Amino acid sequence: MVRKAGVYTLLFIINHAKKEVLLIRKKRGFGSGKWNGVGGKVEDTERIREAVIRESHEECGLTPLNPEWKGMLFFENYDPHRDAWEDMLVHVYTADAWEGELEESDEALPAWHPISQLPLEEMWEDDAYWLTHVLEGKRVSGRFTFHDWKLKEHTLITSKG
Ligand code: 6OG
Repeated sequence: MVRKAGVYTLLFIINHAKKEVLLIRKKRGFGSGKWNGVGGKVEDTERIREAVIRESHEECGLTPLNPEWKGMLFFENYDPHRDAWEDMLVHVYTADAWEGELEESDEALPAWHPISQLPLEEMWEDDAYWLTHVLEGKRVSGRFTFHDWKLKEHTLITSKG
């Protein structure tokens, strides 16, 4: 059976003064139509932190100045149509300082959202379990198992940042 795997980044830029977080609405590809942090696949030759910064700049125009590692999430999905598993190892980061101007890209529409009103209905199902912890400054470590991208089971550990 095929089992492909990749390493990814996912960054949440936080404006503490306004109690807002920057999310992007993906316009195409994986997760299109959903709100999420900025991020993508880490290139073979790249450090994780470099990928965090590059993806942010590409997807929303902002360069995070102080990306901080907040943990790792393991997403695995079984695709019944292809009888194949896909694994995604996602390094989660936050940042609360940045430079640059917010820009819409071909890939994504960025927008600030109040932390108290996350658009969870339009986000990945797993976000409801871990994202609030990360936005409160905690670290997370978790495993989420999906079938056809529907969440089947999960384990999650949180710790103080
Ligand atoms: P690109 O295909 O855009 O990278 N990602 C997930 N994020 C959340 N919140 N939940 C999930 O549950 C996710 N699975 C993947 C990692 C994909 C981006 O989407 C994130 C990357 O930032 C299933 O290059």
